[in-house]
Formats: sequence, C-alpha cells, structure tokens
Amino acid sequence: MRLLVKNISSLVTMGGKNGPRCGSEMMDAKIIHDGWVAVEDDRIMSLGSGKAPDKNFETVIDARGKTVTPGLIDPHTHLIYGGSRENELEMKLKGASYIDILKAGGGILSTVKATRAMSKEELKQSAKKSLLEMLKYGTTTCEAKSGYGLNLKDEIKSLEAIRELNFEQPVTLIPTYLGAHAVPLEYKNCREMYIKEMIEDVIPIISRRKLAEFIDCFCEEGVFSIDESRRILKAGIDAGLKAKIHADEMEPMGGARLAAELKAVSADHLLAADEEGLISMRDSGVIPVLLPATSFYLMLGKYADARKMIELGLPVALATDYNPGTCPTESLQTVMTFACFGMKMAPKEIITAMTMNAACAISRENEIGSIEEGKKADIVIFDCPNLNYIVYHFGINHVSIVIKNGKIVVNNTNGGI
Ligand code: IZC
Ligand code: ZN
Repeated sequence: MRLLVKNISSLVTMGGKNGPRCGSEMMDAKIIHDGWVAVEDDRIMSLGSGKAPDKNFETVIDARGKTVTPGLIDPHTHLIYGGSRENELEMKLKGASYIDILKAGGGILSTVKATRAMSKEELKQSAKKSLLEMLKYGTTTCEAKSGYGLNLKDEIKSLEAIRELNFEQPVTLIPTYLGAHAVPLEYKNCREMYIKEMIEDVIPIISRRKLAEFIDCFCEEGVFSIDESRRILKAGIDAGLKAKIHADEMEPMGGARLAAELKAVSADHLLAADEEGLISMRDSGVIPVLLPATSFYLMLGKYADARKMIELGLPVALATDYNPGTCPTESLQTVMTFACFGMKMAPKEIITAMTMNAACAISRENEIGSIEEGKKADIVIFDCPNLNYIVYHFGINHVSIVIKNGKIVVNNTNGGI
C-alpha cells in the first residue's frame, strides 16, 4: 500500500537525531513548507518539498492549507480504570485537597474498588472508548499504567488488558506497572507488608511474564516516601523494568534527585522540584514529563517551571496524565493550551515535547517521534495553516486526518481527501 500526502503548507518533521531535544533545541522543529510525505505499507518512504513524486499511489491526500506533524505521543496515562469520580467535584470546590480526599478513602482508593469489581473485558471496553477519543485528537501512541488493582490478581488483569488492547485498536500502548500508586485499604495498618509483597511477589511475576516495560511509583507526601520509592523502583530495575516516577508534584520530596540516582527514563510532574534536582536529572539523562492539564484541574494556581527546565537544557516532554481523578481528558490538544498559556511554552517547543521528546520518555525514539525515512508512518494532518494556529485557536479539535502505521484511521474530511 502506497500513500502520498502532498501540497502540505507546513510539514513539521522533527528530523534530526533520534534522541532528546534539549533546551533551545526544542525550538528546532525542522519545518518544511510546501512539503510532501510518501508512505509505503507501515513506514515513511520519503519526504521533501516542492513537486511530489507521481509514482502510483493508491491514496493521495491534498494537504493544502494544512499542518502535518508526527503522530502525537502521550507518555503518561492511567488508562485502565473502572468508574469515574465526578462526585469529588463539590468536595474539591469546598477546598478539600487531593491528598485529603485520598486519606479519607476516596480518590485513588474509590477507583480501586470500581476497578476490582470489573472484568478484564469490561475494563478493555471502557479503555477502548478513551483510546478512540485519543486517536481522534491525534494521539497514535500512549503509555498506559496499571495501578488501580493493587493486588496481584487485579494488577495482572489490568496489564493483560493493556497487552490485549494493543491488538484490538490502532493506538500503540506501552505498559507500565504502578502497584505503588497507593497503599490499598486492606494494608492500611501494615504498609510494609504491601511493599514487601510488591517487591517479592508481584514484580518478579510481571517481569517474567513480560507484562510491563516500565515500573512507576507515586512518590508523594502521604503516599510513598523517598526510601520506599527507592526500594520499589530498584526492585523493578533489578527485574529488568525501566523506571518512571511521579516526582515532586505537590511537596518537594527529592523525587527529581531519586530519578537521577536511579537513572530513571522519566520523572513526571515536578512542580515542586528544586533547581539542584533538575540539574541532577539533566546530568543523568532523565526526561522531565510535564502534565499541565493536571495542575489546572487540581486548581493548584501554579504549573511546573517549564521555562527554567528549558533554560537549564532539559528535554521537556508533555503528557495528559489521563486519569479519572486529576485529569479526565484524553486530549493532547487540551494539554497544548495549558502548556502554552500556563507554562509559556512556544508552539515549536510544545510539538517537540509531544513527539520526539515524548518518544524518548517511552524509549521509542528509534521508531516514532519524527517524520523521517524508515520511521513508522504515524502522521497527523491538522486543518490549520501553521503550527502556531493549532495552539492559538484553542478548545476545539483541529484534526483532519490521522494515519497510523500507514493507514487512515481518522478522517474528518467527509471522505473528500
Ligand atoms: O486516580 O488520582 N496522581 N495518581 C497520581 C493519580 C493522580 C490518579 C488518580
Ligand atoms: Zn500520573
């Protein structure tokens, strides 16, 4: 199957090294004007500017007036869960904090109850709806965490759901084990036993069955301490998993430094990270994954300091944090709004953070994250004349066409391509 996208007003290739784009490099999105991209089967065959090749293509898309980018990559989602938490809204408006609600047995723990009550099939059906939504907004790959089972059986159920979903719908999923998301109620008075069971029983099984590629830990005041997080993540690393960490979101815990010490692939959130922690991340090659839609939704009145991270030379990535409590949105276009107007990131930095740097945050930079010869043909066509326009005109879906593995999977043009 051969497909051609031609007459592209603005082709954002992200070409160059398959690796993190650090600091000022994030402004270099390698944009081609009047471009074209040729696809063969699931790969990008060639690209250029000016006159497109006129070989026999089965499908030709005219992208005049449009902007084309690599498929968006969401490197932090809590995809697999049961129920929803709109009941917490009024408590929040009255001033209850996220941690207050969790300590009262709500928050994550109420989602755990709903998730345990659902079968794997039910969880998959629910996640499929979200994945279709992601795809419509331009996401072609996402990381997906477990973390609402919090026992061997239900964590495995969640990770198996992720594995199976990879074959049942177009979005590529990267599985992460997040048993250290909260201490489940039944271990409330013996948290050490829960940690020991994760380390001695659950992690070895998940690793042996190759159910996860990453291990993550919610390192936060009132959830898991630095020492506990270190033990859990180390156990995962020793078992062959790569590390991610929810770090320094609300309280400055030293999560950024721990990520550097463990050579984690990413440290996520980082609102309260100090400069020393950020520098240690930079020097150890840890990707900061920022989640500004969550900061907005938690009404924190502040965002992670993206400008400082870029100034320090870090390769910032962006994600939704899609989850039922602190960020119920699948849309990376929504995240663009908060990245720009909350964190003052420029559109070129934002697209770098949602493509190449996001690919690095899930160790997929050799396969996806840019439009270059030989890469997977994951491509989004936005009905916008240039990149700035996507961010500028906010609150709507700009996607015209999504191509995944060389196939059109979303088409909002009424068939008139
Ligand atoms: O369900 O509250 N922050 N984990 C860490 C979450 C948010 C998800 C949730
Ligand atoms: Zn999260």
